[in-house]
Amino acid sequence: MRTQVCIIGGGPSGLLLGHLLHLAGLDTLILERQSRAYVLSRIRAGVLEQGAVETLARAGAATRLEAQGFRHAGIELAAQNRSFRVDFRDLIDRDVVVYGQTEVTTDLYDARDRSGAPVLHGVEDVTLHDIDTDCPHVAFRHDGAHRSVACDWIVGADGFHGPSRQAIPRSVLRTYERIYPFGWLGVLSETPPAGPELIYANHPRGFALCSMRNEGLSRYYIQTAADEDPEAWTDEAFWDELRRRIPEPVAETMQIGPSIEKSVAPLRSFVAEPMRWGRLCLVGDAAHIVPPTGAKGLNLAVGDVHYLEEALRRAYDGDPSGVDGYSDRALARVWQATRFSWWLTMTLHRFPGASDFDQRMQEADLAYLETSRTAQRALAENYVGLPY
Ligand code: RFL
Ligand code: PHB
Repeated sequence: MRTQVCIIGGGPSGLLLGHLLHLAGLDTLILERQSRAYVLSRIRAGVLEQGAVETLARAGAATRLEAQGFRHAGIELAAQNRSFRVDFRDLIDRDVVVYGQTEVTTDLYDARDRSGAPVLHGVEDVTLHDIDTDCPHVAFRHDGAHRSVACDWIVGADGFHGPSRQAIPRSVLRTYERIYPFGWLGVLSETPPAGPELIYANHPRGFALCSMRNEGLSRYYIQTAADEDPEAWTDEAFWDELRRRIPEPVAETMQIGPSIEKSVAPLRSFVAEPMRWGRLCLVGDAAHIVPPTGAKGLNLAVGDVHYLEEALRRAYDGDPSGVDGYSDRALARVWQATRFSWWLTMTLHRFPGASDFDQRMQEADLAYLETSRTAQRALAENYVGLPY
């Protein structure tokens, strides 16, 4: 087998890059370990930056997003029994779109189907070879048979646990990591959202977030231990805990119902450098993880794809400088989002063992945010997404 660009991973990064390259006239093959149904059943991100929406539109995969996504012009922050709104539109004249990752991935699979370009599902034992030569190849098992695909470029879009990043020699790869001492317990429920916009709450019992997918589907999170068993939480216990942590008027009026999904995600910051080595380029979670507090994970992945698609297109036009500069260009934006996600996580969560001084610093940070338009502008600028 031969293709121009072999993409490992059929999550949002791999699918979006594959489709943009297909539109640019390049031959791509996507290798995905899971079934399509499994990929589409994962409940993850919910907020898209304007830049991500534009990139999806460029791929012709934003028709449903534009019709069904919800534009949000701000968020609500709650702390110390008070809450205030950060009004993105007023502060910087931009907003975000609430549209679930599940829907984004569905739209990208539909676009890929229409293009006729291949995705192989259920591939096993993917290994990367000769990355530091001009003739790399990827070996794998599919339908019980050993296969190999020769290509010009390999793209590692295989998430945090995939094999691509591990293929970069240890002497070259540098990683940076912070593990936070808690996780998020998330619940999806077929109930109307608690409020018109997202509510982020810092409470003595821990962080809470009220989010949504559409008029009839809500997504909620509470800070728990990182190794919390989601099954140990009855729906009743979850709703009780959530309502204790969010502003009273919202807690009293929100509708609750049975959960249709419940899971715990650990919180971590992670960056791998470089994002390109030889003929291998990493995109999305394969190269970096942010805690979900800033809603940046999926958006960063789309940013990487934006840079890499342009770089590969130029490489095929005879200009290698884009690929040479890909890692530095992508990492500059990644570090900014890493800083923002870390800062918002530090500001909104309760840390086990925090001193009274730490607590006062957090309160001062939030008070400054409540009263300073300059501080709010900085939050708004980062939340809606820094420019590409
Ligand atoms: P993905 O979505 O992990 O997709 C990687 C794909 O690669 C496949 N794969 C392999 N394929 C072939 N061979 C192998 N050996 C393979 N190993 C793995 C996987 O099956 C998968 O299909 O990475 P991608 O495309 O870079 O997209 C990134 C986003 O998914 C991610 O940043 C966000 O979902 C992060 N994230 C969240 N981001 C937000 O902005 N808001 C959120 O609320 C939010 N919640 C989450 C999240 C990530 C989570 N993870 C990774 C556990 C909640 C969770 C639970
Ligand atoms: C979500 O809706 O899943 C969501 C929204 C905002 C975040 C994290 C998760 O910061």
